[in-house]
Amino acid sequence: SYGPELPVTSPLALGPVVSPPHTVEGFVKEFLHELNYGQGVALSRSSVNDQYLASARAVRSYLMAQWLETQRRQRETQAKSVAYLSAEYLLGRQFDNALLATGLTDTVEKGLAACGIDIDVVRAQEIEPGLGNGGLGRLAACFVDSLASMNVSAIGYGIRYEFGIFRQTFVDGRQVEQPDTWLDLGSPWEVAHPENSVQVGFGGRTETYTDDDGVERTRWIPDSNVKGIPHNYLVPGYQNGRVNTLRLWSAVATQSFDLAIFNSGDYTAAVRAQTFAENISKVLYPEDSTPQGRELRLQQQYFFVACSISDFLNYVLPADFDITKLPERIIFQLNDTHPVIAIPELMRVLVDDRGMAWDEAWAITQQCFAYTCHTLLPEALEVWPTELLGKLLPRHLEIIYRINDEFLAEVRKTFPGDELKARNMSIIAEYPERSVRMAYLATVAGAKVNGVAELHSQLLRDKVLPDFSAMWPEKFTNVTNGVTPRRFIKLANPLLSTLITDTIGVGWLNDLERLRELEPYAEDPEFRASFREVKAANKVRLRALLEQRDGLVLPEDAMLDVMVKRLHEYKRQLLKVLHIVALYDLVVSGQAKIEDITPRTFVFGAKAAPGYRMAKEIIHLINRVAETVNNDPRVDGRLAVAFPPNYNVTLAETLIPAADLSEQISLAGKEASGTGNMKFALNGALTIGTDDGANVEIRQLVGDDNFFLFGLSEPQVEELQAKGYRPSAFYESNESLRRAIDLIASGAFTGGDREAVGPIVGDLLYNDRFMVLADYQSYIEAQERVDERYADPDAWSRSAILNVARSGFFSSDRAMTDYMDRIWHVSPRR
Ligand code: CR6
Repeated sequence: SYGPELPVTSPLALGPVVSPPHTVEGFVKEFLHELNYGQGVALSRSSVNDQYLASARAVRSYLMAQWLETQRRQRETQAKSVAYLSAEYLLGRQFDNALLATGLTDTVEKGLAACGIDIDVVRAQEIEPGLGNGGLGRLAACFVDSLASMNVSAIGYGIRYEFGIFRQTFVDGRQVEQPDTWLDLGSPWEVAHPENSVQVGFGGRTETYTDDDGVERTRWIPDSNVKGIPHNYLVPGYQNGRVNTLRLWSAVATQSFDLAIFNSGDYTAAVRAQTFAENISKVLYPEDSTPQGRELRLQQQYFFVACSISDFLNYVLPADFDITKLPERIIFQLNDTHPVIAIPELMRVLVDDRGMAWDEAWAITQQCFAYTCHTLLPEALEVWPTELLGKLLPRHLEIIYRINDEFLAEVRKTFPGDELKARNMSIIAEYPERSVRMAYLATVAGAKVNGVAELHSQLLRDKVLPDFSAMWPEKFTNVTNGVTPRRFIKLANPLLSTLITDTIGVGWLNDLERLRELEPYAEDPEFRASFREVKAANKVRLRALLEQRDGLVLPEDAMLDVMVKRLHEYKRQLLKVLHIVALYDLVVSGQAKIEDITPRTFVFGAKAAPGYRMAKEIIHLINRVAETVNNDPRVDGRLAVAFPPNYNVTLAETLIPAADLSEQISLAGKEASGTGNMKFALNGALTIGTDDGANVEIRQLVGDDNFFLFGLSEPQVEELQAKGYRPSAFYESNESLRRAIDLIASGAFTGGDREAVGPIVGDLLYNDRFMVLADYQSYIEAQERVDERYADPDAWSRSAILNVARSGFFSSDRAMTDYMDRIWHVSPRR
């Protein structure tokens, strides 16, 4: 009962808030109520969107009842919670996930059918909230799913961007971005709470004063402020009754956004300034791993962490909470450096607002944060010029300086006489301009620092933060990423899920290591046949989707060779292109008979950051190669290339279960982890990949025989780099490579236009930072091994089944367990 929570005078206190009955009639009643009184439309006159919104809200009511109960219990127990701070959550569609979590799928399907509505039509109406760029944002979404499913008290904090990741279209093969207007038709999954808004300051100055006890203190006097409005998203656990909160902030102007303008009485200027405030949560920056140091981005970062800390301290914690006990009640996990400004913010709140002594506040702060690094690329490590930071957040800069001073004193004690060490480790960099190294700040303040795969964590210690790991070896740890099996197996691959349950029984979806029980069935011809039927059916489903979505017609009965991920040079989509071009060349030059080529359909999905020139050139090249290959009668449809635009979570859910081959071909030492690689393995695709990121662990688990390894290892990359890498040497000495590059350079794919491919060819031959040419031969040989295995359907299915059976480790539930044990020291509720 929720009655006792309300004042006794409230009429609602008389009866409990109850979930609508979990029956077809119960749902229909709720649905029609939402349709009639929420949407204000009769069933007979309702649009698909009305029906979608009403059914989503009806389903939400079921979740809401559980959410209220989860909240009540948390208030009662005051259990230690995890606050996940992330600038991105790439949630994907919510409807099916909510149905799965509540166990309402059949009920709702029947209820809608009773109203003459096809649930698939309703499903298709949902626009996914694309509030993230790629892996990092999707990881955050998997983590909140797992926390709820494992019954952990947790809250996710982030930004409710009005425009999420752009919608990608192709015009003449080139990427053109459209705004992602995901909120246009209404967003049924969120509940706004303007009454719990938080005010956040910007700019201005600091001053010192003496308080009533005669203590010298500092206060920040901002010159503008913004209001953050929380929007709650419900994060249901998988059929366990828990519903956690994801709280996303949107920015609106306060009545007096710019205090100076407002006070000067310039009304129109003040109103104009409002737009400025509202810009803060307007748009997600579309850079994946290569952030641009823009002022608005720093405003976004500070905005959401300041709102979140205030929310936690003032609304989530009870009013009489003893703030010195904060570490017993919360751990803030920093998802990359984007939320790291939360560290000086908590210090400011404790010291300036709550009057705590610096040392005590610092001791608390150090226990309340932990930092996850998600990259190895130096250009991805965020730094903020002190000039910009000091202008926007003057008090925070002072706090950072003091943290740094005390830290450097400790460095000098640890490494006496080593001034170079102090300079290298300083949170403040002096060159090329004075700036704050956010990863260093996070490492100094955080209780723990983790990488996202074994290899990545090792390189983080050895290459990115070596001095820090020498100083504090115990601070560093690894948690290999994971993905949620609810979305990426059960929802995405219902046929495989049924086959698994029919074979090993229920219970594996929240105990994914149980997939091991499938191992013996790899030897069972009947099981292999069923497994192949599932794959074949998933390909049929994909073909239908791509035809309807993009007008793409895929050949039947070909190996489906898939590379989907953000477009980045280090991920080496170009290596894949060279492979395709080399095969094409074999056929058109008559070196191979088309019948001797394994029929393959290559599928790409990739968005490029809008300002990333080379990435956009590569997209153009892929589209041109696709056009040429697909229309050349000589290849007879045996080779085909498909590049559906706007790859997103929704498309991934159909694409991944259909794939035979998963392309994970980054240069060793560059991909921190990868998470797509895990989703493919769990859905029975074999990986062709380098020894990079989580590929290393996938290969160790599934076995060398069931993974196609190629390419330089990370130490070999270093070695080649050190002795001087000359890509043209590889070009000159490898005929197949030379022919492929020459074919591209000749304009064969660009209607004779050589200039269109000039930048790519030039870069490959004379720069090739990511050693595409060095790994070419090894890649081609690995692809030949792929063909050989594929020619033997039983051998292939055996390997594919073993991939599924041995990938249970990559559940995000396991990742959460590792975070709980190694970093958070919290445990699931019983
Ligand atoms: N781009 C890594 O590059 C990793 C995810 C999640 C990335 C990728 O290898 O799997 O994070 N890094 O840990 C960043 O976003 C900085 C990514 O998604």
